[in-house]
Amino acid sequence: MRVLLINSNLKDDILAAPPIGLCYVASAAEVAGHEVRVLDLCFKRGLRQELEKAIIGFSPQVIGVSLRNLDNANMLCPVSYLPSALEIVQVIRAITAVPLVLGGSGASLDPQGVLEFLQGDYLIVSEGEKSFVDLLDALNRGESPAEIPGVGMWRQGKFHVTPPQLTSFPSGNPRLARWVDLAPYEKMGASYTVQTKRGCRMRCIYCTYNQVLEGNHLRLRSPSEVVDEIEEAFYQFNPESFEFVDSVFNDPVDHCREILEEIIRRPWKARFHAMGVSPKNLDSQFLQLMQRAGFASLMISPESASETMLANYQKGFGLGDLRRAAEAINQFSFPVLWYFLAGGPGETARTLEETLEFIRRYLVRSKGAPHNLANIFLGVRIYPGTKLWHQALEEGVIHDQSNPLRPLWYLSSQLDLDRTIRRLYRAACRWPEIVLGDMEKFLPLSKIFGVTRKVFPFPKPYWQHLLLAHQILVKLRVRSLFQAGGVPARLREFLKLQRDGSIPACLPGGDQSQLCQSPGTLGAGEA
Ligand code: B12
Repeated sequence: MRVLLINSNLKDDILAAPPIGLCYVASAAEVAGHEVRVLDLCFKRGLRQELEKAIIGFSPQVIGVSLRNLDNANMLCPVSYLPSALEIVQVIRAITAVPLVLGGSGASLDPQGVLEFLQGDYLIVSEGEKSFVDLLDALNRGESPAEIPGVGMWRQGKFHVTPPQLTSFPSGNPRLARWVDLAPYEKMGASYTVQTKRGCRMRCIYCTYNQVLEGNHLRLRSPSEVVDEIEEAFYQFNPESFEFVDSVFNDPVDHCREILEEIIRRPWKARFHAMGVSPKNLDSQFLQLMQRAGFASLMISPESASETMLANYQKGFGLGDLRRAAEAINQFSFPVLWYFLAGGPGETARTLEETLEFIRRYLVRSKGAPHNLANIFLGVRIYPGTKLWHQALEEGVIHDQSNPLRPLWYLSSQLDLDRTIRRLYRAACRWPEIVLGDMEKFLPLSKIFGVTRKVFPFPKPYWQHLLLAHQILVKLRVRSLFQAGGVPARLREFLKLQRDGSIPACLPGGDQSQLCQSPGTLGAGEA
């Protein structure tokens, strides 16, 4: 069949992410004998024309659209990506009536809601390599795909989904650069992305990785297969760097160590980045191995540095592990982006102080080249299927009818919102290492890195330069000016509506309140 796969993620700033998931699906469909094309809408202007060109020129028999994010998971500055995805789908629908299949992590988080909202025909829950190819075969044979694992669809007017089967890592190389032009991504600081495993055996109460996205059964790729994929891309496309996008990079640690050792054994030298690095097992020996393999930065998500909160989030490590990891990291010069959540179940002013004290003690550097950034998100996004969802239901924070397409938040009732926001801003005004969610508004400015890079190539990852920008703001004593007035009142109002079960729709056709903005897509006059 002729299959057109479309990436609807338009995030083209320093967080731009090549659509590796869509490429995995494209490669699997091609290997299965289908004629496949990929249209990557990120960085494109005139989306309507791009869609027309791709659809009319190719006459696809099936169109797949990936939805990576529902929203930006940032309570202080929320942005929904659903309106832009809907605009894209509406343009497609106006051009052709072929079956439309939705997929991606965003689609998997609330299959029924997304299928209904985006008016798709089918939706693939979780990984797409096998389910999508089986769906194509069923459509080709004129059979119903309803019993295929991972397929969601309408049956007699009702949503029907067969649970996905996540038993092994689907073999195959996503061949990222075969399907998408990596140049604009690299310009914005992104890397050639690689996955070494699927599945996450952590049990964090708020997280979706061990649930519908990847399941909690680990499916490891052999280290030589992973490094062969990197080697092939290294010689064929010579990307500036590679980034591992596993849920948890260094779990299981032995598998990760074998990959690092395999990289070291190869004759070439590449630069690497990793996100999802766990503080568990992160000692100086391991970091040394990462350094020898060519690592240039890492992201780590402890979420809290309070023993109470680590236990409440069920992070699977304690404060001792975290302190040891921070001490080890500080012996190296990697730029490190730390992620913290403020406001989960049981958070109090005291537990928040414990996290801030950890940041002050381990991440704020008074002398030498600073290299840590602490990104603190206020509020925890509540996703269906997680323990937090059930806890929030029990506590009356959300309701059976709460719509997960509309960002829902958990904020500990033991925190005073005004004081907490004041405290976070005070900390950010003092320590430039602290980044708050309000920086989302300034992300478009990060495109400057792409523009200036020919004349002045800033070292990657670009996020490390936020530190210098913050240092300037803090020195000039203007950081506090970024504090949006009325935020606590707005959040309080929203949380009350969420509790009462009367949140206004924040989707097209509904009330586009400030609480949830959405970036435009087609531009004025184009839609
Ligand atoms: C790595 C990662 C990042 C990295 C990306 C690095 C990079 N250069 O790629 C960084 C840290 C930069 C990042 C940033 C953000 N992220 Co992030 N990220 C992830 C993570 C851990 C893995 C994504 C990934 O690459 N997976 C590997 C690929 C192979 O899997 P996949 O994309 O799911 O694809 C499979 C299926 O979904 C399906 N599929 C995919 N597309 C399609 C299409 C069709 C047609 C079909 C049929 C199937 C299909 O098949 C694929 C292969 O099996 C996920 C969580 C997770 N475990 O999935 C969060 C996740 C995607 N991120 C999330 C968020 C919120 C963000 C940010 C908005 C955060 C922020 N506030 O800034 C930004 C957005 C960035 C962007 N450009 O969109 C959320 C999205 C949920 C939501 N609320 O909408 C997730 C799910 C985490 C979560 N909270 O649960 N992220």
